[in-house]
Amino acid sequence: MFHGLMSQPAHHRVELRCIPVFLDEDIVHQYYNGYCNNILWPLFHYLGLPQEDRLATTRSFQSQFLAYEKANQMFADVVNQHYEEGDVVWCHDYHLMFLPKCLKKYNSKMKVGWFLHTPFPSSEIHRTLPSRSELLHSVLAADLVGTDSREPLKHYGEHGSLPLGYVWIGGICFHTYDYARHFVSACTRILGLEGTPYGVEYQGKLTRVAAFPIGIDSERFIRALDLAPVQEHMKELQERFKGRKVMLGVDRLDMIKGIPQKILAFEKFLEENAYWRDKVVLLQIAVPTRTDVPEYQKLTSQVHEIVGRINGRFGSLTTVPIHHLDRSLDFHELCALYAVTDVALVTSLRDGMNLVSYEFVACQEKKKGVLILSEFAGAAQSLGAGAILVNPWNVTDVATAIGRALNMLPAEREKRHKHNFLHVKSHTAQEWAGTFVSELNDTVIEAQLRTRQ
Ligand code: ADQ
Repeated sequence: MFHGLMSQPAHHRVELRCIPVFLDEDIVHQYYNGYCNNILWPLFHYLGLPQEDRLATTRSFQSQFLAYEKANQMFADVVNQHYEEGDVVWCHDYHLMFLPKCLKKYNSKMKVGWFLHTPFPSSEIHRTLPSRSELLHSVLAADLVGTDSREPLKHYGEHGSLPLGYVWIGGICFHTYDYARHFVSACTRILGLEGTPYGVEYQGKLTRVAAFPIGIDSERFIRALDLAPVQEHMKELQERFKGRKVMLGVDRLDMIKGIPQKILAFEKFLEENAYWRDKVVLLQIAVPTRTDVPEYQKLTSQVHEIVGRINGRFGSLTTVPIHHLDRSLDFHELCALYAVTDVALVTSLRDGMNLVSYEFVACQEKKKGVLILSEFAGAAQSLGAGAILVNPWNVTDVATAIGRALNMLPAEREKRHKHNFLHVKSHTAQEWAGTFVSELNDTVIEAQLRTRQ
């Protein structure tokens, strides 16, 4: 968010039409590193707090939450300064759950939507948060309102249809129906509000809560495969790994991505399948993130240790079974890697959606490689029919899936790929953003909830 933005020279920010919000170091520490990434991020991914941090976090919780409110208020101030009548404001993610309420305080007519990129956990998890109610109340201030008109049912494709008498728009949106359901259930159980299959009745209005799954710019990936630098990278990779099947993992180095679990499953596969030991290679590309957080530093050393042990165990003087890179790749390198891969391995312990799985599918029109996908990634709901779904906590399950994927016959690969490719091509990021914003634009502010029959 602000990290990326502030590293841009000022004239780039103008070109990108970005306006920075400057936060001082203490706020960044308490709000971004603390409340957002040490509390909300693990909680929303069902991971709990790091054991040794539990007590310290409990002690500092109040000050971190105050910093969270303060930072959100600073974002609201900047939005408000630049707001013009008719604008719609789309707030993104767990860093800005307090923003809808702050904005509505400034201007109740402002059209505000909120989208969560992570999972929203079961209400049993959410209710352990000391600030559970404040966050829900704030998000509920986002618009998505029922009208009192008796218009015919309006259909929004797979995003669902409305009960008679409602037109809804904008609102609170998640990647999957499960996350939306968890949110509604948190509102009913924690705030005692009335939940409906369509949203939550809040202060005389229906705040719409819906599943609005994201996509990627699939054409950008498909077109890139014909570019000369991508073709060159592909040739190099094919030459380098000739005679071996290529398995690929691309993740931010984060505990939610299940990287150690993935590597241990690969080890189990090699252990039980001596035939494959010199015929398959796992390329794991892990971009370091949040490198100043001790938990992430520990994860990095843990992954290095496991990779070293497995390479020592199954490698030879000339080859190793795992190539692990601690860095990000440029777009051309990434596309080439996706295109030469035989099996992609996505083993997130939880993931809002997981776009790596989409990007892999987009680059596989020729090869028709297999996707092994965690059932705990949001993408399992859209790509589940074409992928092999696994429980990432079960290394035996994942090891079996690796064998199945490597041995899969071309006809089955083609059928599975086709299913997923059609989905990735037709559910794009452009359509996602365009529909959300245009629905938010149509929001009927101040409409009152009509008594339903
Ligand atoms: P992320 O947790 O960042 O996003 P993901 O959806 O997989 O997860 O997106 C990662 C992006 O980073 C992809 O575009 C990928 O290509 C890129 N990337 C990852 N590793 C890389 C590497 N080594 N080199 C280059 N690029 C790399 C959050 C949520 C997800 C949700 C998205 C979008 O956690 O669940 O899908 O937002 O809503």
